[in-house]
Amino acid sequence: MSSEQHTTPGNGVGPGTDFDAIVVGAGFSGLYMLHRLRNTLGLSVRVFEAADDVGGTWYWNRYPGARCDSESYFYSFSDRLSEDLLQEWTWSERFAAQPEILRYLQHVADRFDLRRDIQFDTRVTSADYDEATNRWGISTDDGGWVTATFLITAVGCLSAVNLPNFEGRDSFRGEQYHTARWPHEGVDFTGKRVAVIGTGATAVQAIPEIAEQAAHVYVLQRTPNYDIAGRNGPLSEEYVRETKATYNEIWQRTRETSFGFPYDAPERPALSVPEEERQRIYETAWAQGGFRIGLTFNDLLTDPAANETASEFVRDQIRARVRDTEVAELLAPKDHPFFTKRPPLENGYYETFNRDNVTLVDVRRSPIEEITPTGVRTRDAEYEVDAIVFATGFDAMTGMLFNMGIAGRGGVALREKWAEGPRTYLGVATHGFPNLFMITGPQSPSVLSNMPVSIEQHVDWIADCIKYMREHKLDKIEPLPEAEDDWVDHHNAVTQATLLPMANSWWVGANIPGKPRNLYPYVGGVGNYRKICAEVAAHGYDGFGMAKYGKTSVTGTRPASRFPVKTARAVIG
Ligand code: NA7
Repeated sequence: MSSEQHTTPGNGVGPGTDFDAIVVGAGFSGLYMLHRLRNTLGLSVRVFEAADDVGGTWYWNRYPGARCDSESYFYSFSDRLSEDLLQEWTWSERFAAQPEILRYLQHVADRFDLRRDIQFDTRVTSADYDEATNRWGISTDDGGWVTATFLITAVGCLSAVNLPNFEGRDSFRGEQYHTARWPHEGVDFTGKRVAVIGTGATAVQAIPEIAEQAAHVYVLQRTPNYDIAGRNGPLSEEYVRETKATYNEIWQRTRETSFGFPYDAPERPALSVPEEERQRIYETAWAQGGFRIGLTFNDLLTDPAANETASEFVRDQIRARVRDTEVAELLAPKDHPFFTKRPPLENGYYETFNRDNVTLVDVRRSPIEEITPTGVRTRDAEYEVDAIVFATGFDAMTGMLFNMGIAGRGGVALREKWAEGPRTYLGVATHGFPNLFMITGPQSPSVLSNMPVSIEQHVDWIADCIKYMREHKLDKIEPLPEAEDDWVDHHNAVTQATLLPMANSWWVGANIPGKPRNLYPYVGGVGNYRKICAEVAAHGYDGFGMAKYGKTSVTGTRPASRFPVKTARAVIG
């Protein structure tokens, strides 16, 4: 690897240019990865980004009401990137809206001079590993082809759009939008009849805004969710001052807790306290807003009886806010336990159903049969509309990796290797695909955490690993198959100790017909996971095989049980 030779500033690299690393994606992950590899380690790096600007998730998701469900003050880069930036940047709201997060990422790109190594408007169409040269060959949709030692995916977990193939979809004569492909100029729904398909976190943010404008909104709900009160609002100067004064402590806590939030871990089981006290604890957490209610007791994700107390508490909140009792019951979930699907944060969602211009349609009871030229037809009725909003989510965690056409040793496609579900070591690499690193890949905490915390941990770990390889004159790394087997077994055991497999969520791939049912993210906890990764690194990256420059065969040792099967308690403790 020689960084001097390859650094090619500006867009438009020549065909066949060789880089130390190709990074795919310029959201939170790609930006920080580029910074670490180029600015800290001096590697030659090219980032390919399909959009015409940085931002990733926050570039694409511009639907009305789009905002983050993690609190602004710890949904950002930490002191790992820049203490100055932490002190200088001031968020305006408790949960930042999409334009503000996008502005933040644009600022990061400019401040750290990242844009000159990002090639925008360029989608990776294939990535093939060549054993003879130990290089990845990467093709792009502009006809480009480059090679690199390392291929690093920074494509996010929710970037491959899920647009269900409803019969007649193309025949619709009105407007149709997927929330994650929203027109940059916005959409004016004034005076229009709108059907929104889906009631996940996206729809819960968008529906109240659309209902303010539209003549009528039909909300087509297949599965109700346990929506949690967000309690968004402006931040006081005092809060901002205190947060900035204690930032180091806050970040440290995010790295140690189960979900990457700086909240105290619960220590008691739900049924260990009398009912009255339990209600009071739920009410306090509910009043605080955000995900705190999920962190009230330590067995909500493992004990169905404990979970039911929280589930019923949320159902009661819904019943108290929705005037029509039938509609309220329809909105109150009964088919899965609380937090086994990602609970959306809501700011006025339930009150939306008290409006005269909003109708809840149960498409579980009466499924959507087709889209007609003038609307949506379910088994029992037809809804004539001027616009359809698909808030139908994503082929999460693997969709984007497969779409990129990644093929490892011997031309084996990643899609083929993972036909029965992902197999990884630590969720960051997979056997048969040397020098491929996946930031927040499947079987890592990723979407079960406050994303920037997990992103930084992965990026730092990958950058440190590459630094180690350079120092030891190694240029090939790949998980040993037995280490991968151990990690998959551990991942599955931790999963089975929780209630998460009980729900048909995108976390288990249930939203995509034919997708293998597995828990895609790792539920062993951000803090535990970080320790495991750090120990692996401290032991010379055990579980990985590595090869010296010019050698093809890798050697390595199997880690001595760094990740035993956790007890259920350890999962969320
Ligand atoms: P989600 O959470 O996957 O929600 C998608 C919604 O669309 C959900 O209510 C689905 O119902 C519904 N859906 C999907 N396909 C269909 C069909 N064929 N018919 C009817 N309804 C359908 O995506 P979001 O964009 O809201 O959120 C994704 C994540 O982004 C979120 O969890 C946060 O982490 C941020 P279902 O529940 O599958 O019955």
